[in-house]
Amino acid sequence: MKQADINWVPSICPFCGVGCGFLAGVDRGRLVALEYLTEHPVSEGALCPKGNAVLDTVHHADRLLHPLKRVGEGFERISWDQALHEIAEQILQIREAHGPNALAFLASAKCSNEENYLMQKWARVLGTNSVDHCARLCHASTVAGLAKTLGAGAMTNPVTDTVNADCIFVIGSNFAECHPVAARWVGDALEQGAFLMVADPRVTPTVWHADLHLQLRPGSDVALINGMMKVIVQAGLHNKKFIASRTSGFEQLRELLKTVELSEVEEITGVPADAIEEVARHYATAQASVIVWSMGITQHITGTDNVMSLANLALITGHLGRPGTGLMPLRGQSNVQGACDVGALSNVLPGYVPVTDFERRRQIAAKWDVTELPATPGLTVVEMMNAAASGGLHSLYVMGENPMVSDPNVQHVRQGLDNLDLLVVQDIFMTETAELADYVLPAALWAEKSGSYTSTERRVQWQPTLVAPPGEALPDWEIICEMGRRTGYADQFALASPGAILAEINTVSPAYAGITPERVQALGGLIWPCPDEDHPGTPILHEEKFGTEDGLGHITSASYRPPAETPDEQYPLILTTGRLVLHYNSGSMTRRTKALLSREPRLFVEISAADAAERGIEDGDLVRVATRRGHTDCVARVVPTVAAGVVFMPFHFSGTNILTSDALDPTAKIPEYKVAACQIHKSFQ
Ligand SMILES: Nc1nc2c(c(=O)[nH]1)N[C@H]1C(S)=C(S)[C@@H](COP(=O)(O)OP(=O)(O)OC[C@H]3O[C@@H](n4cnc5c(=O)[nH]c(N)nc54)[C@H](O)[C@@H]3O)O[C@H]1N2
Ligand SMILES: Nc1nc2c(c(=O)[nH]1)N[C@H]1C(S)=C(S)[C@@H](COP(=O)(O)OP(=O)(O)OC[C@H]3O[C@@H](n4cnc5c(=O)[nH]c(N)nc54)[C@H](O)[C@@H]3O)O[C@H]1N2
Ligand code: SF4
Ligand SMILES: [Mo]
Repeated sequence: MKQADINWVPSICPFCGVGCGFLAGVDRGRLVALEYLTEHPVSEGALCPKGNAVLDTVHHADRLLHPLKRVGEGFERISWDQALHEIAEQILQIREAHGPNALAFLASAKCSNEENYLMQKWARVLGTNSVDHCARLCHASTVAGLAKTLGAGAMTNPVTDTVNADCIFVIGSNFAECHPVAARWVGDALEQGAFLMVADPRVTPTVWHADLHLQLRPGSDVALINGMMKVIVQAGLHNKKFIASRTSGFEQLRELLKTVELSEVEEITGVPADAIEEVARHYATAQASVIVWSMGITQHITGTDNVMSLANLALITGHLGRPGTGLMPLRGQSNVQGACDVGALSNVLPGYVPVTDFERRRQIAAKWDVTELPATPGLTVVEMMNAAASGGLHSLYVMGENPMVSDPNVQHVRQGLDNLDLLVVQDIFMTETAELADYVLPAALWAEKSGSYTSTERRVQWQPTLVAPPGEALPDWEIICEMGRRTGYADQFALASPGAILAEINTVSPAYAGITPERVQALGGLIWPCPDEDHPGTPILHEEKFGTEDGLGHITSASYRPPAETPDEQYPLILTTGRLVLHYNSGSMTRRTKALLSREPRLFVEISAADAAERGIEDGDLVRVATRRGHTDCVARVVPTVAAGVVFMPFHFSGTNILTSDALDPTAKIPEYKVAACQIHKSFQ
């Protein structure tokens, strides 16, 4: 029931990349209620359990209220002036002593476009490209694989367009739990008779709705996709007209497919050959087929190969550039798409301009009024931790990330963070990472500041300020502007509001040129590319040509390679990790939300009945999970949803990432969270 004295303001959900809208109810300076916003183009009034729980974190008693400085094992409260002054001094001293590449910065997919833009600008004017964020742990392989094949590393069609598909091929995505409101559109397609096929090593809630489930072995996706393409080409089901007019590279793919045998694919993937044949035929022959993927595809040392293989599948069948078709990498965080767009990646400037591109780098340097910008790619997230551990990195400034829970091989991360001369953490809560910092800075969260956020479908939406931040907390953009000014860049950071920062983004990033502070505030915002102020935005990409230089889709063949770790006698099981509907990433927000924590209170591992019986483990037992990097104790859940030989753990609690592997995809530098060899036995503590 709407109450008369509450002010209802259209807002966007701060959790995942679906970008749902709701009405936030503000009463006397407090956020007190939510109301469904039925006019929102994507969510149409729906919200998932996390969206429904957004209020809990806003006025939470654990919020950071004041700047803190480490003293021995604890912290003391200091003034903003002292904090900013000391951090700026130390950053300049470290740069002076060791050069700009001794500094690194983590931006945040929880922060706005404006804040991420400022963070990467600050790193770069200071002289380093070592600015990165969780996209590196998430869809870096999607960005790399799609840039190479289609010339644009983003989702090709809007979320709502899945309703137009006749065949939906989901691979390595559990959208029923992770993008629940996007799943509604798939539900609508199913009601209209669409065919749903899901390739996932587990029987997830997404699988419950599927017509076909391929329970493949973790890390075998390239083999599966090549097997599907073999079936398609052998049966002549490929789209010869589309291949001839819109693609290059088909002949090389055809040669590769000659070496692919379906019986071998069956052996590698564990999926019966006739099931592979069935999915291939459905995908190729439907009028409009769409491919949906997420972390099951990207978080592998073959992540880029996985993505390129999916692009190949779409290119040889012509399922691109039309309603109901396309490639749908569901992005994770509320603003991970935007943080990438504005250049918070160590290899690209705003607008995906490679840092190695002399001419375009020079143009951006001129806009920023600096004589030069660094020309070599900086360190990525995992590389930063490695460099810190080996002494090559001296300072890390973290805005809104929690690497002590979310990065792989956390014991190694800990060594790196302990080894730094300066660790600054700017967050809304005292996270596991902030506990280790030299300075902790209190940030305002989404409702306490304004700014734009770009959802998974490239939709840029505006969040207005609803309430004041608690204590002395400040918006991230204000903190970074002040840091920029105090480190010697007064003119570059003379930006007085998020609107002024967005206006600067309009001039630097052509895809955002028409997404002005005035236009973006309309309900539903605008979808990039939006090259000028009269442009309506571009929901579907690649309708006539691809974003590559020659306009063609580049079929780029990849052969199957096994994961970095395969089971052996000592570590005979494959551990894969992922998400639960009730928790969010490192859990810093959802573990503080009673409604969510009470229903999913602790870490567990899912194990098959066969593997459990072999080890004398019963449902509910305390077990120890061990990998080459360490061990963790948790509760066993004996479930029918994982196959023998595979176990699953969520990563929302400390402990999981002690186990995971930091082996990297050579192109995208994403770690292989989805495969680690492990052993499990009963714990006798
Ligand atoms: N509830 C909730 N929602 C979220 C998040 C959250 O933490 N909680 N996080 C957000 C973020 S940042 C992201 S990136 C997205 C992620 O969204 P998803 O990618 O959907 O989530 P995951 O659980 O990491 O992985 C998806 C599926 O991949 C499967 N998988 C594992 N290994 C393989 C493999 O080798 N091949 C294939 N084909 N599949 C495999 C897993 O069994 C799992 O079901 O969710 C976003 N939304
Ligand atoms: N084992 C395993 N590990 C994984 C994954 C996996 O599948 N398996 N997935 C990976 C993926 S896809 C991702 S995206 C990463 C996520 O890794 P992280 O980004 O480290 O995880 P989050 O918990 O989302 O951290 C966001 C932080 O920002 C803070 N925050 C929220 N709002 C604001 C704000 O407005 N300002 C500031 N300054 N801070 C804010 C939150 O309190 C939180 O500490 O985890 C990765 N880790
Ligand atoms: S689907 Fe994502 S954006 Fe929508 S309410 Fe849930 S967490 Fe928020
Ligand atoms: Mo993510």
